[in-house]
Amino acid sequence: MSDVLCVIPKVPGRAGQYHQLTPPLGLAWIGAVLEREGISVRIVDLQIEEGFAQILAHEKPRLICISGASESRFEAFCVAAQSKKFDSNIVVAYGGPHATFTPGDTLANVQEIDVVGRGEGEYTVLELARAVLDDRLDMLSHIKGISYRKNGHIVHNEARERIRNLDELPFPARHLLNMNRYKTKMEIIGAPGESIITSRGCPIGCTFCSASHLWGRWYTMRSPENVLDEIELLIDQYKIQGIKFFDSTLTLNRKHIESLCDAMMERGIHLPWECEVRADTAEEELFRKMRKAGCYLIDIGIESGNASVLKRIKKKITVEQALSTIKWARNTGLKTKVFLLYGLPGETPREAWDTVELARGLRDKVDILYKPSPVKIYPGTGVECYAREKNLLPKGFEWSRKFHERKNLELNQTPLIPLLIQPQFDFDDFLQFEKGMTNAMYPVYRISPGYLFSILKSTKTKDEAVALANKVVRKLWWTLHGSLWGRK
Ligand code: B12
Repeated sequence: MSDVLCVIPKVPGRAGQYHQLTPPLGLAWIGAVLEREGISVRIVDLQIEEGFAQILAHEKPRLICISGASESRFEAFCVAAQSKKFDSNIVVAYGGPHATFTPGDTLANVQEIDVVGRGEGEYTVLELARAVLDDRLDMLSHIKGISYRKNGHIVHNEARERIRNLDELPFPARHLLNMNRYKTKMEIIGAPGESIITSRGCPIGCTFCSASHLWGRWYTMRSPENVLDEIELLIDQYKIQGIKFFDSTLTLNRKHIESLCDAMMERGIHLPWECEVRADTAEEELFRKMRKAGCYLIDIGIESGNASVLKRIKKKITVEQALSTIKWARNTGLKTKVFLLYGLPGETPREAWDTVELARGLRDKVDILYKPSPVKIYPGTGVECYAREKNLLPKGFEWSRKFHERKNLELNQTPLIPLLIQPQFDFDDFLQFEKGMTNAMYPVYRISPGYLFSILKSTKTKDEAVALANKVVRKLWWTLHGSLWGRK
């Protein structure tokens, strides 16, 4: 039996992508705080576990905490419905990056959800659990950061202050997760790794991303000692051979990243690691230090090759900064992965073509280069505000109401999230653009499977070859899966 059941719903269409599944650190952090306070908790990740009905019957929880991003929202609602059907007295809470921005919509449309948690969840869930376990639901009005129904009205309590000192949190309770079911592989080298987060918040506020609003613009950081203690524990307990830093940008604060590198070297930790870098925080000297401390791959969100588009989306970087970042990475032996987007607010196909030109130029400079993907509308983003202002969301659209846009599958995109389709860059333009850019970016790939074989042959280690082969198979699987899904 467990007092609290924390649940990650399935992510539709991603079931076969076990390689991408990483432990849900948010719920693991919440679980750790509950455990520390003597509250029994179980975490169920329905992406890798089955039999929710049996789990409910076995655990008989009093409180259910569901997490997840927008893609899994309908699955989250099903979990809520199943829980209430099992026992209508269970209190069902929903939090995370989707719930935070849709409390009114969710509570109005999903009767099985009693409470929506907004933002950072550790202390919100702790207070909620205490109220539920003490049968004091009258205390809900005192819990900051929640929205709930009261006498038929939706009440939004005031926001919770951010956690100032992240070191006061216990490490995420990975022991509550079935860790060997997650195949967290390091990119390119394929070694088994584990994700870690060293900071929260983002002061930038790019219009396509909700992280700045989810966490607030205030950037909080764990101390290097605290992070290194967690890394040592992961090496001891889980035999990890690599680290994926999942911070929005690991290099945002120069002192933070430098002291992390110093601490890794001082403690003699020689593990390969990867992280996300903003182009305006890059410097050759910093990269040299990161490389020395084990970093082998940096991810860079460049998003657009057009200067005015970059300004419009408030990315606060220039194409020149991005190019220098890639140059410095190459000079210092770091591999690079680049993300690009198209269909950004106000963007024309002509402007988007600058991104394709940029990508073409990067083909032999960047190690992992995805083709630009169309912009999706996520709640809490500037893109969502823009779409609402310009009436670009489907008529009567509400996040909690059925939404399944089959057309998205033609672009290999999930049907559950609306794409940003604008009059000057509409869906037909997208189809044409995709065709044009595939021709422009992958001419050899398209005509010659032998080319793929030659890349495979050029890999240096068995792990590299296996990782690349995996990628090709996944790509083929997804293409096939997308078209099968589309035919249903
Ligand atoms: C690392 C990361 C990933 C990783 C792994 C994510 C994972 N295992 O959880 C990878 C690369 C796999 C990934 C994939 C995707 N991601 Co991502 N990701 C992130 C990132 C950078 C950090 C997430 C994280 O681990 N945070 C740290 C933990 C501690 O936070 P948390 O899980 O949110 O939990 C805290 C609170 O939300 C809250 N909370 C959580 N659950 C609950 C429950 C209750 C009841 C309560 C009260 C509170 C609560 O308390 C927790 C602790 O404080 C965020 C941006 C950001 N900085 O947050 C984007 C972000 C979450 N991702 C995002 C997206 C869009 C995606 C993708 C859909 C991208 C894509 N197109 O493929 C996929 C699919 C994700 C999925 N499974 O559905 C969006 C989500 C937007 C949305 N509304 O859905 C974000 C916000 C970035 C953005 N673009 O705006 N992602």
